[in-house]
Amino acid sequence: MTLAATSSIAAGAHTLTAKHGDAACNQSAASTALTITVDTTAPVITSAATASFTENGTGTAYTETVTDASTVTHSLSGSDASKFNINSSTGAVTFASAPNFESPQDVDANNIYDIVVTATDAAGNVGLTKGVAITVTNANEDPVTSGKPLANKTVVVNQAFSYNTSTGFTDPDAGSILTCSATGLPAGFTINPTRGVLSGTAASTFAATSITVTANDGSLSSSQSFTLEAVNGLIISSISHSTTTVKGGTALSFTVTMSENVTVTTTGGNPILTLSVNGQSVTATYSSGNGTSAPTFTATAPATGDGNAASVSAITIPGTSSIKDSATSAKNLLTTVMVEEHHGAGDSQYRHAGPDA
Ligand SMILES: [Ca+2]
Ligand SMILES: [Ca+2]
Ligand SMILES: [Ca+2]
Ligand SMILES: [Ca+2]
Repeated sequence: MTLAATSSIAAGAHTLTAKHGDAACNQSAASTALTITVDTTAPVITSAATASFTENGTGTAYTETVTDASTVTHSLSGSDASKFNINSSTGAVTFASAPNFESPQDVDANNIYDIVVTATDAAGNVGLTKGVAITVTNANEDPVTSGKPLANKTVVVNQAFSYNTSTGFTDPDAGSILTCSATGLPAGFTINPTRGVLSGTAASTFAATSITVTANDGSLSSSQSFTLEAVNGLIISSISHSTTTVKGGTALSFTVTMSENVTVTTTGGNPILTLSVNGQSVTATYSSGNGTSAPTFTATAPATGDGNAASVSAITIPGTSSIKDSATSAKNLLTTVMVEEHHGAGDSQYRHAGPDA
């Protein structure tokens, strides 16, 4: 027996039996009863049209609930549906990957993810769809140090040092104010809690010391460490030139006497002394003396203004070049210089102002 789609049977449960008759109208006994249920009622969604979910989570963000007499299958569509999965049996909606409040991935990037849920019952009745807005809310997160390492530093005895350690931290949460603190600080050094500037002056040398800086956003904190060591400065004790009377066009050779042997690297170009020769500026280029304490620099005296007075006003060390002492072999300590004493023509004393920043 076939029940056609147009068979007019009311919704609900029906019990059917059949008898078979022959040509003489003899009827068999009634068959075993067949119970069928006609279902014309679509599922009705009872869950809310909104939900909120805290960033970084991976649990259930929303559960579609329905009323229906049969088992239903849940499904998902809508503009932000690709960011979610739905459990077709339970209706649980989860983010495909944990949402980040600071980096919304919904189509209009406002942290409100718009999806449409629906349900289909066992008889194939499809319920009305329901738009659901899932709002991702902010969570406070740790200050971030990734990709922002604090560099190891060298200070020179008796020279002021300052290092902004706040560059090692960012907080992903808008409006966060970080407070910095440090442990392991050598004597003479402090850190400014609001700006993160670590500063001080070493009274004597000390070996590389680990300093841990902590940035706190008011409830969460992150830390990272770097080392600080203090070394004696490389001192230029005197500068002498080859002749006390210079004439225009004369070749000059200056010998720079250092406090210890130095390694001179010229990969970025020769270090240069800027000299004042009888009031005129002259540049003298590094010539020789690598590995000694008395490197030499050469120059040509200006065409006019003969005289016998020469002094150094600056030492320039190009980019990847360096003049290094043995104690600080990894550092370029002569990036800047300052005059410490001046003894007269061709005889000046300098002390470098500090290591590379
Ligand atoms: Ca975040
Ligand atoms: Ca949105
Ligand atoms: Ca956050
Ligand atoms: Ca934070």
